[in-house]
Amino acid sequence: MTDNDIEVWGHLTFRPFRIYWALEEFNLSYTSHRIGSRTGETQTPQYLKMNPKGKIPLFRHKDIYISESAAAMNYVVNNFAQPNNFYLPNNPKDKSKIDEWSYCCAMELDALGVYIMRRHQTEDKFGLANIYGEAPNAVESAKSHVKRMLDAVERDVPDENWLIGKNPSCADIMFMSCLQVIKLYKIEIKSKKIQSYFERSSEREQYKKAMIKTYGHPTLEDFLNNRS
Ligand SMILES: N[C@@H](CCC(=O)N[C@@H](CS)C(=O)NCC(=O)O)C(=O)O
Repeated sequence: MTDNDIEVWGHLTFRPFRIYWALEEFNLSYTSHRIGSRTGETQTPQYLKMNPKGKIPLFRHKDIYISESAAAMNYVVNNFAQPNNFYLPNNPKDKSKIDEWSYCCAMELDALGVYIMRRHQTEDKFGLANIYGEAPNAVESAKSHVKRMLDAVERDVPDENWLIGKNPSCADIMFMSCLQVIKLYKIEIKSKKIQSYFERSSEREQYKKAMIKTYGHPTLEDFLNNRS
């Protein structure tokens, strides 16, 4: 396998991060194109040919192109030699629990939560209201939805280790990516259990490597402190 077999396009947001973390867990070499979502780089004819959605992230392995972050993360963990410190269950219960976390993160926290905020918040709050329109009610209701969902999942967050057992799994990649952006949007995480889960998970080396690929810093705090 060479660096050219796997490529990822995208940085500075929580969705490319999901792919970088999976690649780092599997210790794979890859080429990263650090392009932004609003820099025009996703709108060139060359890029749109690879990804007609005109979005990041985009993942390629040989002739397979994947333009959804969770699908690309799943591709990585299902198609390369499994490291012994990453959890890929083969029993129905844990498999479905990982799916439950992944879909909850992609739908409830991401699509119905932080992404609504991103689209309809003003630019001073890192939103895109200049493009999608300012909608304070939508932002408030998305924010309370995130809080409600965090309250709901809290009982399934353990006091130690990872979401499902002693090693991280795709459930952790998805949940940590969402917690990251929840923090970026300054939504208060009231749960001590979730807060402590975030802190201990942020210590993992592979997580830090993926943070550097995504944000240029090993921790969210470093990124926030250096953000202009
Ligand atoms: N469901 C997609 C969402 C991708 C997405 O919305 N990416 C954002 C940046 S993280 C983007 O490129 N937005 C540009 C746009 O909406 O035009 C995924 O998870 O990969």
